[in-house]
Amino acid sequence: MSQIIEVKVPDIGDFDSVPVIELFVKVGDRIKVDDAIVTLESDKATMDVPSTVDGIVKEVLVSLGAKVGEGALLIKVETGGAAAAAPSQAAQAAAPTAAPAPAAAPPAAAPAVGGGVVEVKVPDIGDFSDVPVIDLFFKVGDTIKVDDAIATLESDKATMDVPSTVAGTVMEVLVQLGSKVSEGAVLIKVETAASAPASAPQAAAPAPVTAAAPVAAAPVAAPAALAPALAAGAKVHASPSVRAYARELGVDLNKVPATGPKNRIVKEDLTRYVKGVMSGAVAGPAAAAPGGVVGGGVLDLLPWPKVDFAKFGEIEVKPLSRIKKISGQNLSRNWVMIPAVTYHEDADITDIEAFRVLLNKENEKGGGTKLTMLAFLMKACVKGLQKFPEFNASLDGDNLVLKKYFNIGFAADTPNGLVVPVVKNVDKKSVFELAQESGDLAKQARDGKLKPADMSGACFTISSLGGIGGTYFAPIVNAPEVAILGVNKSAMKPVWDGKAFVPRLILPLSLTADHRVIDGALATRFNVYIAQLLADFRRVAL
Ligand code: CAO
Repeated sequence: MSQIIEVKVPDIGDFDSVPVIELFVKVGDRIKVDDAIVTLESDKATMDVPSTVDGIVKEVLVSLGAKVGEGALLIKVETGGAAAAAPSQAAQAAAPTAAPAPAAAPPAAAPAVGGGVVEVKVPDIGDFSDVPVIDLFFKVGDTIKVDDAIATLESDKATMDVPSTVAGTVMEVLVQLGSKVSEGAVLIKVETAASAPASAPQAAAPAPVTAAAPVAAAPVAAPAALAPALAAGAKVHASPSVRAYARELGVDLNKVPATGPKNRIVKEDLTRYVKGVMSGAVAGPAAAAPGGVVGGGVLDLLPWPKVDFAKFGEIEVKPLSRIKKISGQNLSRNWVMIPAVTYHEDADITDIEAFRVLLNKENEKGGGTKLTMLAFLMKACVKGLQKFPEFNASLDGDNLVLKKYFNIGFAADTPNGLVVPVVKNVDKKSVFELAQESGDLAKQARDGKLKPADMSGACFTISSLGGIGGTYFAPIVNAPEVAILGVNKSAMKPVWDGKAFVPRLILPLSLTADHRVIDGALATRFNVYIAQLLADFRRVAL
């Protein structure tokens, strides 16, 4: 049976006349729990008001520019009955009013008067505590203006930008992506304009804000095939939901012309930009930054098939973990943007496996580190990266950045999804040290204890499914890296030695490489070399 439910403005703190600066729904739209209905902007904060119900929008009771306060009716939604075909009906909520979004109390910072270092803190965000930072827009040395978004916080009920109340130079950033914060947590320290050093850029007038270069930021987690997330949209004006949408599409908001009030990028600007890129009218991000960005938009322009699964049988709806959501976006981008080819090779690891088993037996007595195949693979890969420097590189516009350090990421399967811890300076470590360190990192990954620094800085990734099985697979390149080595389970195979078939332990290798940097001949040379090293590990010492 269908029911009409009103969705109202939740408790937004002391503010009672806040303008609607974006409106995301129209009559007839299907809406899901947590979809943003409007963006409200007070002079202290910008927030999206999410829906708490699934259904079809029957009436929209606000318009752009309307001023609303707590309890104002935003939309009427038909739930159940005719609206039952809504995709996430299983998640329907019965609550008649919107759940409280974080209140938009002023950040607890002193105004920028007379100069000095000012702490900008998380304002009153209602009942929520330990809310993750999902976007961070400034780094030390940046010039910040009043109202510039410092960070985006996302609770399970709402997403909000915390703006700066001061102008000046950022002296310290006290949070990072993934940090969990509550009211009063210091986000940044700002040297206000009056006392900023002469060499520091001076704070500009509050608005309008002009687009600035994107800032690279470490991802919350860098699951396999993930790029370190660019803080796309850094310093542009856009609501949390538009930022989220841009992240989903992989669009750098700095490239999107804004038409909204106060130079704000609205959802239509984003759609127009993506359509422009798709039609060729606008230079796509791929052309601008081959190593980086995206056209995941290709996928989003086609409607995703909507199926009422419940019509066919019992279902259960389970939200994706945060890691899965982030890795999904990155995987989509990398899959769509990188012209990748996978090359297979077989490595004869009979001798190295015998050596590993022998060393482990000797070691067992002393209780030493257990040597793993992964540690040998890391060592062999570094040798490969040294011989073929194009593999130890990243694209940056028309340049190839060749790295002189050798950090290797490895995909680790955890209960919450895939993450990629990074072992640093693999060239300087012994196989024992690599086994120990990768083992420790894998444990931390499974315990959810990896820090962003543990997952950044990789040059190349190994994805080992060897402990599980499989023969070959096609891993997705972990941008901005240019290649990834997939490994499956070794198996005894008959190999012709010129006179007879002999049993040898064969390890299947699957190397995926970015064709913009690595041609097939080079990829195959790399694979053959890795196989040679594994077949006779003495070559690593050469
Ligand atoms: N062939 C045959 N056996 C192998 C092997 C291989 N290539 N690699 C490992 N093994 C065996 C080991 O010998 C060991 O057996 P024993 O316990 O009898 O000694 C067992 O598998 C476990 O090996 P290990 O301790 O070296 O650990 P691991 O192979 O599981 O590797 C890690 C660790 C973190 C890479 C792994 O746990 C993991 O998470 N892998 C999944 C990665 C993944 O999901 N990749 C896909 C990404 S794309 O979707």
